[in-house]
Amino acid sequence: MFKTYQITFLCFIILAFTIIIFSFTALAQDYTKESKEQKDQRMKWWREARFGLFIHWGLYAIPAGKWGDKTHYGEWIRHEAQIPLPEYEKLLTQFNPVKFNAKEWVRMAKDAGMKYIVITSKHHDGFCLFDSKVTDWDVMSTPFQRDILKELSDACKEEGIKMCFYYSIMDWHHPDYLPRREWEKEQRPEGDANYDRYIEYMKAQLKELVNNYGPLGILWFDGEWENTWTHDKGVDMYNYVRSLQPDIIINNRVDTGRSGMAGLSTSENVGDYGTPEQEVPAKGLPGVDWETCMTMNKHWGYNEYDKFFKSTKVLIQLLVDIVSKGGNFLLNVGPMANGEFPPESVERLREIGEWMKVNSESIYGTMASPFDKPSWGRYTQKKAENGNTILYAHVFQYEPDGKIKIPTDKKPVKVWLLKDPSKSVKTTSKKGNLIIHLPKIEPDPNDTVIGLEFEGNL
Ligand code: FHN
Repeated sequence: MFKTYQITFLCFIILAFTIIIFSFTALAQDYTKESKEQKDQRMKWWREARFGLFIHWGLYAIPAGKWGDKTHYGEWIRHEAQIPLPEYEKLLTQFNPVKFNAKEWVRMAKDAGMKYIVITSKHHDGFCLFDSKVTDWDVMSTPFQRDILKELSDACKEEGIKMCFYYSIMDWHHPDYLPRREWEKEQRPEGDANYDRYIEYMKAQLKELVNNYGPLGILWFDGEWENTWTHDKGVDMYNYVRSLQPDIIINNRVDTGRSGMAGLSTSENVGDYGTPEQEVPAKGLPGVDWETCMTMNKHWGYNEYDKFFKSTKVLIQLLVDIVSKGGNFLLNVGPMANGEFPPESVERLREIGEWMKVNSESIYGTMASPFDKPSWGRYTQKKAENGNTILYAHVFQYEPDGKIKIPTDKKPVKVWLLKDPSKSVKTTSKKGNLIIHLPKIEPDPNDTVIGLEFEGNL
């Protein structure tokens, strides 16, 4: 007959064995070999979301674009102004964003209709906005001494917004990162720099980011273009991060296949979606997941001199254009050193939110348009629960009593004006096209949306 202690010991051995097997299985698994169904399940929330907030924030917000007699810098200031590391490190003692309020930031994103937030946990300068146990080059070494990513991830959880982290492979601070910047090779010689040791540092930080602030929506890699980073390293990193959180989404910049600013990868590269930057593909890319990231003005990081902000109308029509082609829009804000969003960004987020309050059904969960873009605006479409197709006509140029032509001979079972469903919308058919007679209303200056429900597919 077994004694109690023998049974306890046996259970402990079985448990330990199970954990070891699971750990090796998770680490050894090749997540790039998942089925279409598995990937569709993982991407579901992201394809529904369509709209997210990008945040570029760090020590570079302190100089706010100015160094010496030049004022055109952003988050690349250490490299572009060739600031020696000891000089740049002095910014650490000045980082004290006393007006930072994570709940406010998340509320502004949520009220703008954004469903996820991607923030620079570590940009190219290597500075970490979180309490990392593997470096002192982080927010805990500043007068602020608060874990910004912890406060932000807590606020996101509270508001039902997906917390996502940007992480730069390129690191101008870590002694093991190679290559050094050309201009600082003398003052910062390579010494015993060891890139493999740097990869272990990255993996330790990524484990902190996934385990201490997760579950995360997206790991948004960047800085992958230098020749020390390779496709094989990208595949290994993709599997490593997925082993930490199997349902996480990882962009294509974990690998080396990004075609420049166009952002799309060739098929043999890993990464769950393409990342066009500051541009929108000319046409929809059926069956391809992609997300355009874009600044509101001309800089990712805060530049107090850059007042070239896109108008709300341009930003809304960019969102619609991107979504009409089946993409997501990741719109950037570069917060100021005091922890506040620039007033111009606050105003645009608020105005976008006013439009989204009326029209968000024409954005969330939609797919690429079935038709080429019309001269008067854009189309988005989605599947209704009853299997019907809902087409949204986004009318940028709206002439009351004007007529817009939709290239289908199908008759809609329902037509409505999103901003005022009580208004009737007349339609007629002509030579195999559906004609919408635009109702006499005060059009939305940004985009007036008309919904049309059709049986079956378009
Ligand atoms: O070099 C970065 C840049 O600073 C910024 O973070 C953008 C955002 O996508 N990504 C890189 C340039 O492609």
